[in-house]
Amino acid sequence: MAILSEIRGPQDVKRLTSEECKELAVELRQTIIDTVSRQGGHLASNLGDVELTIALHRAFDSPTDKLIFDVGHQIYAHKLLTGRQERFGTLRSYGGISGFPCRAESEHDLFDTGHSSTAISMALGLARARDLQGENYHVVAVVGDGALTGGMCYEAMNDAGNGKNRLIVVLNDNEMSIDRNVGALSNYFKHLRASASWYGGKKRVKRGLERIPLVGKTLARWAESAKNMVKSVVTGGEMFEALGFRYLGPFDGHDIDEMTHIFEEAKQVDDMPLLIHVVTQKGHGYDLAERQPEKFHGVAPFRVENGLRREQSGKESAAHAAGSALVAMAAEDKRVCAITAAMAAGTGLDEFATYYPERFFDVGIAEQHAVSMAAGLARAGMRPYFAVYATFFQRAYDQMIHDVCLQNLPVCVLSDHAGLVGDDGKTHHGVLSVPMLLSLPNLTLLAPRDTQELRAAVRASLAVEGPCVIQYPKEGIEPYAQALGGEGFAVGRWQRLLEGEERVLLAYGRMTQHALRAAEMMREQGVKVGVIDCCSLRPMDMTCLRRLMAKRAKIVTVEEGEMIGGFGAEIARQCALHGAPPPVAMLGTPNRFIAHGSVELLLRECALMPDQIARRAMEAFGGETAAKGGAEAQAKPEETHER
Ligand SMILES: Cc1ncc(C[n+]2csc(CCOP(=O)(O)OP(=O)(O)O)c2C)c(N)n1
Repeated sequence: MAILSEIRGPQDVKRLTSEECKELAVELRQTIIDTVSRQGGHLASNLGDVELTIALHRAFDSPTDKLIFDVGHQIYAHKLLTGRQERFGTLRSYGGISGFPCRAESEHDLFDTGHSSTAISMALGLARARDLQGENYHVVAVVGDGALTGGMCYEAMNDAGNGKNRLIVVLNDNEMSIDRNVGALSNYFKHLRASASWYGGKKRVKRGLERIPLVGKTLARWAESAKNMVKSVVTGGEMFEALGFRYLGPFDGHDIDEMTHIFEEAKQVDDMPLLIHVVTQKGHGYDLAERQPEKFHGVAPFRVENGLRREQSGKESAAHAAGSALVAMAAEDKRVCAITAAMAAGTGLDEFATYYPERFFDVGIAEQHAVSMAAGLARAGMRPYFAVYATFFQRAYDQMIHDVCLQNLPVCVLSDHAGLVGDDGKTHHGVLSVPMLLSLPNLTLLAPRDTQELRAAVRASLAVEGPCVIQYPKEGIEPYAQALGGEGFAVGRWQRLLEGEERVLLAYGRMTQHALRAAEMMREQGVKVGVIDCCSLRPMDMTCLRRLMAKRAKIVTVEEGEMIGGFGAEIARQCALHGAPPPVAMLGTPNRFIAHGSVELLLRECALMPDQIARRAMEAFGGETAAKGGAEAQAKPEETHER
């Protein structure tokens, strides 16, 4: 890494010759492939924007100039060029550097991000602040064609174009979101690429450039003389122009010199926002990723020679369990539809898409639209299932409240990646899910404990005549001990997995398994502790809860999520309403943004591993060691399930 190892910051990139920049690109790619093959991460996107990132750092002066990468999953080259080479090998590991932009890591990262389609808005805010403060730096938002399917981009462009703000948006068009990009706009970009023709004539370019006020002539002169003229054409882009942007492109996003020139010239434009369209290839430079970019978007550690995972998990993923249950339901019920926001494979809907393409909708990165569109489907009698990661579902909160819950429509959200997700870190954990949803009128909220129960929950949701959310973690969870049984999944029913009602652990989802292990540990110390799987978070099983309250049970709640407004808080509220003592302890994730690392290490950090639960529960129960269950009153069956 002769060149890369000499780069301490962007100032060193500026000193390189064209040839050295090309060599730098090779070294960056090699470093990215080596590291991601060991650590996992976003590979194909990061291979695609290596030259673009070099050109940005050549032309602009970060951190004085502000570079914002939308989503932020594609900033590995940026990290390597901004002083983070030495730590790059720790990518995404516990205590190591993040896979996303991170302010704590570098002054070159403006925001901690991981969610799509926000960069233009943030950039516009920065640009406005700059103008108000009389400063003079450049603001550049780099946005993928996938991210540009998110509606916020258009809200931002509509605003920026009208205000004539000085702002540069670089559209990094690789024709891919995670899968092939979808929607009318992706066809429009195709049209721009084709109609502009990479080999368009000089005159068209010159005309386009000349239309830019003040500096247009300079640009045009540069373009006329530019060596790469055949590739740098300016045409079309009417849609962006209608939004008040000057459109430039498309340009070859792997040609460092060409992009550097364009960016240098773009810096001269100070009275309107620019959209610079560059075309890149996702996975560029790694044959396997070029051929199957969707498979190499986000990867677990893999072998470079064949692309295969270093470790096969062998476990069925939760997404697959939910997706296959849905396929079976669709076979029997023609009302069942599936919706994804650009994540068909990630959410286990790929099988559905194959079998029922007419009832499958990939709406692009548009979670808000997905939920409201589902409301429309449901209003007309269909049964839509929107599979989405819990963290991205946050974006559609109001749509869920206003368009679904208020109308009491049978829209079901399969909320994947709930709880801690591990390596992707703070932008991706789904720990706010329960507090966000528990209070929504009309909503049924289910959190099954393993993949078997998940299938049962998905099946049961078809009988729910109103909004429903089923949440489950990223990893598939195998049944812990089938012998423990439980009464079987039913909406509104909790399942007693371990007898014992004097002291009891109430848990849901993955934490049910941890509670069982913790209870066994406590039993080994002679303390009988019951475990109840509270898989139906709303409606709660009030029969069960009232029985516990009547017995003055010592309750410890265990949840893999935020506790403020969470499950434990709701149990405490119910106890207060019924004049019963509150839980003796509530265990959950702390009220802060939790960084990245393996799920196990993160759960340990949150003191939610079985041994930690056992210790904390034991303390809360009063540390008794001799109790063996005591006299437990007979259950008084009550039928009501309160919401
Ligand atoms: C709100 C939201 N929904 C979904 C995702 C998951 N996601 C991460 S990257 C990505 C595709 C982005 O495509 P594009 O912007 O074209 O970038 P590329 O990876 O192709 O370079 C998606 C859907 C996300 N980060 N944020």
